[in-house]
Order: sequence, then C-alpha cells, then structure tokens
Amino acid sequence: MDTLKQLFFEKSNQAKAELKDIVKNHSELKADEVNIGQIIGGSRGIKTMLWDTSSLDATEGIRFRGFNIPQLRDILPKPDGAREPLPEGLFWLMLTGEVPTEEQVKWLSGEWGRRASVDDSVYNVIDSMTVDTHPMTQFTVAVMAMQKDSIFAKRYDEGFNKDEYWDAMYEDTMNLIARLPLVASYIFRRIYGGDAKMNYDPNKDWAANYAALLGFDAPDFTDLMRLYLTIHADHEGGNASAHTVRLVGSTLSDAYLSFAAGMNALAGPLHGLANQEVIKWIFELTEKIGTNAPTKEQLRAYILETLESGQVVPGYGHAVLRQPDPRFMAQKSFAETYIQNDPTIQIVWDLFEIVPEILGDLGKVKNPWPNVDAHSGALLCHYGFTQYNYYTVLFGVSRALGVLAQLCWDRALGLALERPKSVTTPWIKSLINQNK
Ligand code: CMX
Repeated sequence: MDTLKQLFFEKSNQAKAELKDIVKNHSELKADEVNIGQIIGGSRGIKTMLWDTSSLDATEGIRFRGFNIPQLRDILPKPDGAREPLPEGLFWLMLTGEVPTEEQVKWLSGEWGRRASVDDSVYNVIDSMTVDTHPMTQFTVAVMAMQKDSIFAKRYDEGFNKDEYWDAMYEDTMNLIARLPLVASYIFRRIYGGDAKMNYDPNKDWAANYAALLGFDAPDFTDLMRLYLTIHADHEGGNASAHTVRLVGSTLSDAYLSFAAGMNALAGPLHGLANQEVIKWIFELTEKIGTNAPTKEQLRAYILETLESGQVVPGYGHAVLRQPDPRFMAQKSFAETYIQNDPTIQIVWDLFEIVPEILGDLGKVKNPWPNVDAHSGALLCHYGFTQYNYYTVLFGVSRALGVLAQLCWDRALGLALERPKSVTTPWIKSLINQNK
C-alpha cells in the first residue's frame, strides 16, 4: 500500500471510530434550527452536512483543514524555483489532515504522472461532439466516458465488503485526478487549436503539466496555475458543485459519476461559470465604451445599466461570504507582485472600488464584495489565455481535489445516503396558521 493510502486509512479508521461514538452518544444534540425563509430560500446556512476537508467562515473566508490561503501559500511545498504551492500538497493535506513534506508531494506528483493515461475511446467520445459544444459539457462527457474504468463500480459489481469502499474510492480518485489535465487540455486544443495528442510529463508537477498541455508554459503562468488550482480546490460542502458530488456519491455512485454530476452544477452562471461571465462582461464593457481604460464614471454607468436590465454583476456577491473573498485577494496580490500595467487587471481593481457601493445601495444584496471569479479571467488574459468559454473547466479541474478527497472520506466513514425532507406549500401555510 502506498504511503498516502496507508496514512489516509489510519486517519480515517480512527475518525470512523470517533464518529461512531459521537453518533451513539450525541445523536439527539440539537445543532441547528430551520425557519421557513431558509426552506424557501435555498437552504441558506442550515447546518446539515459533515465535511472535513475545508470550512468557510462568512468574514474570514475559507480554511483548508484549519489553514487559510496566505498560510497555505507559505507552508505548502513548492518546487525548486517556484513561488506558489503545489496543489498536490493541498490534496495531501485535505486527505490526511497533515501538511506534507517536500518528498511526499514529489512522490504524489510522480504517482499522478504514473497514473496519467487516457485511452483512445475517451478521446473518440470527445471527438464525437461538435466543437461548438461548451467546454464544460465536453468536460463532463469526457469524465463520464472514463467511468468504464471505475474500480469502485467494478468491485461493487463483483460484490465487495463495505469496509473496503474507501480503498476503491481512493484508487478511482487518484486515477481521475491524474487524468484530468489530459482530457481537459485535449478539449482546449481541440476547440482552440494545438496538437491533437500530447503526453503527460511524469517529471513535472500536476499544474505544470496542465499548463504545458494547454500550451502556456511561461514560468509565471505555471506559478499562476499552481495558485489557481490550489485556491479553487474546495469551499466547504454546501456549495452547489460540492454538494452535488456528495449527494450523488451518497448513492454509492463512483467517483466519475459523482464528479461529473458536480461539474454540471459548476457549469451554472451563478456558480463556476461566473468566471467566464466576468471577463465576457468586461470585454463587452470595453467594446461598448470604446476604450480599455474606462473612467470610473463610465464603469459606474455600465454597472447601473447591467442592473437596470435585470442582470447580476458577475463576480460579486456570495451565498456565505460577507467580506472580499480571500481567493480574490490572493489573485490580486499575485497580480500586484508579478504584473505591471495591465489594463484589464486595472479594470478589475477599479470595479473593486466601485461595485460594492452600488450593490450596497440596492439594499438587498447581502454581500456586495467580489468573489473568486471577479479576478481570475483578467489574470489569465494577461498571459494570453483569452479563451474565456473554457475558464470554468480550469475551476473544475481544481475542484476535483477537494470534492474527491472528501468523497474518499465519505466512503471511509460510511456516511449515509442523503435524503433530506421536503415540505409542500400547504404544509407551510398550515404551519403559519398554527402560529398566528
Ligand atoms: N448583482 C446583482 N444583484 C445581486 C448580486 C450581484 N452580484 N448578488 C446578489 N444580488 C441580488 C440577488 O439576485 C437577490 O436579488 P432578488 O432578491 O431580486 O432575487 C438579492 O441580491 C439577494 O441575494 P443574496 O442573498 O445577496 O445572494 P444569494 O445568496 O441569493 O446569491 C450569488 C449568491 C453568488 C448567486 C449572487 O450574489 C450572484 O448572483 N452573484 C453574481 C454571480 C456570481 O458571481 N456567482 C459566483 C459565485 C461564486 C462561485 O460560486 O463561483
């Protein structure tokens, strides 16, 4: 058994015993109360999931196993000469709760390199879609096409002991993550041009491979990819993509089926697709105003026009956060450190000064601050990566790390099939009448 798998087994075995004890002795302890507004309003804030890989605080932002983003940028191993952490390190941390050593992440880079192979049948399935099929659709279809290789599904079909579910889920997770740069970059090259088939370089880390396979291998861009793939990896369990992976996985669907389902949630414009919407909106703005250096008054007028036409300002607002997203701030700090005088990045920063006040004045927006998607597109464009219809795929490749690490935990802990209770409108009306 490899070291990571062994460590995960030991940690999860211990956690399973603790959880059993908690369930036995404290099941009746009240954790939350639910009101009608929450039932109708998208279940906001109801504590109803166990999710250990990360936790989101409304004012402080995301913490991965207790570490915030500035801490992760500091403590996670970096390859020689690199300035940003390896996503491998974050995966290790999320799966085991331990910060890995340089040697351990090096091993993980090599292990994903060893597992990174995709057979032609998967590429053939991608090729069967027209190139104008949205990259996120091609991505989920490609993940589904790889499901034939699921070790979990195969062992389940043969009949296997539930105490071994964690083992098969770990194997599927490792294989799927290793393969994602290959299929995701194939989709990119197929749509936007580039060599048809390219090989994964086992001597490079996961993010460096993905960057190179996309055709962008400037050192600064590779560092950006390491940062990007780290900060988008997880955002606790309640967000739509993570929750979907959990829900589908709880039926004992394997890693491929569960992850593909989550990617369909990420592809919605109120969630991950917002990274595409933000840059599209900025490009439309510069085209309409006729300059790539608009004044703040021009920006203000454009924002008001967007709101008046009944649309949201993409990249702003959040269901949980009530402060500027630390993932936005991490990208801003990257740009401040490594990039000078980029007009699109300047627009992003000007919007940061203007949008919150306008949204705040509406009186209904609970969080007027930028989220992760407000900055990512401008950074990518700086390095020539302007194909914004593809951006959500980058988000999805990163999100695999968190949701699949947690899915391994779900099966190791033996978490139950999800089955919350729904109510009808007459039930709600009768509750209201009883309380008059
Ligand atoms: N622009 C305009 N109006 C906004 C807004 C924005 N950026 N954010 C919220 N509002 C509006 C809502 O549409 C809602 O209006 P109605 O009452 O008329 O329906 C009102 O303010 C209250 O919404 P909220 O409670 O503040 O926010 P929600 O939890 O309902 O929604 C989110 C959160 C992210 C969907 C919303 O802020 C939004 O639509 N933002 C723009 C899209 C976006 O950037 N999504 C990416 C989020 C991060 C991610 O998942 O990747």
